[in-house]
Amino acid sequence: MNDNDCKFPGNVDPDLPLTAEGVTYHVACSSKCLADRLILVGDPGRVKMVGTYLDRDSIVYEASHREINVLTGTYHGVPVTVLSTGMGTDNIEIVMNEIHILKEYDVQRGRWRSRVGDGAPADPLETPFDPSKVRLIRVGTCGTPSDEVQIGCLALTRYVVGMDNTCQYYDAPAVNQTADVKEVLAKVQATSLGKVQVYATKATPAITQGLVDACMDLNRKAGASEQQPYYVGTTCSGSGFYGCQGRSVGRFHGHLTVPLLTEELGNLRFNVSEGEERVANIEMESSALCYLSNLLGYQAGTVCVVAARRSRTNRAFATPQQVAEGLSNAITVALETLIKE
Ligand code: R1P
Ligand code: URA
Repeated sequence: MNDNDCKFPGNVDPDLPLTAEGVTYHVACSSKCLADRLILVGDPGRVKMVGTYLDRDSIVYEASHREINVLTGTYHGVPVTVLSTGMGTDNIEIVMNEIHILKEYDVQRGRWRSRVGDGAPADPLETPFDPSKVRLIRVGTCGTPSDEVQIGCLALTRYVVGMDNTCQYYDAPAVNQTADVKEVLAKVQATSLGKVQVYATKATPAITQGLVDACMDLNRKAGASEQQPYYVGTTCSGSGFYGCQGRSVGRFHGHLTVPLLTEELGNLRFNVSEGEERVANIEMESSALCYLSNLLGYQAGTVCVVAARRSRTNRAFATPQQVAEGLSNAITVALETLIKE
């Protein structure tokens, strides 16, 4: 399937656009083709690459619409879907809504599925849905404002800061009321980012820990010269790559509202339950991924390869080979975390 525009309208509700077969408007997929465990990548071309890590001949579904490529197969026998979001939290908002529809809207019955804990479902034949079964791990690339983080390192997300405004349209999830998330938000708001509306939240702790464990496992099996560095910290998501991440290019120089964004984020120290936490990386999707997943009760987290080192010392951009090597390890640790019981 290459273009599902022609199949619409199937459902008469303009706020829930689905074909008669239950295919969503942007994610070209129906419920039966979408696994509970998902890898999300920004780059559409990365979907096929992740597919090569799945079990041989296990791919049962593949489709493409706009920048969203989707592929479903198995990893060590466990169903996994790989899906590209394109760049930015606005795309994540679309993909998260459509994953939610595909997971929890019952097309046959024409209503939302009941959830575990909601009480007995209206239809005794219906199995209530457990939202915590949905696991989403983003595998991406990023920059770092930190002088502790090197090119090629894997940045593992614990807390998240949204420098975008996507989630300002949604109520805050419960985790945002914790002292830890409030501490992260207050410290960021005290920088020049106070001029733009920022928000904060947290990745699912089990996913963050799973990624750490998987990195340690990978390194135990690797030789001394092949150790994969990793760093756990806060991820800041921008709504763009240049000015929104403090890059002032050409004639834009002198016209940024947060020109010292990298320095200010690099200097932050958060006092959270886990200890002193720093900003690990800057990218463009994790804020909305974690915030919306927290609202839905889904589990989410991110592993990103550091492609740009933007601290004052040793400033550098990764070579394609460094990115490819980091991505290979990031894909492995994400898949291992995804299938863990
Ligand atoms: C910018 O170059 C893109 O790369 C990063 C950013 O988040 C943004 O999407 O992630 P991906 O490599 O997953 O696209
Ligand atoms: N992706 C980003 O969003 N920022 C960087 O600096 C590098 C990759």
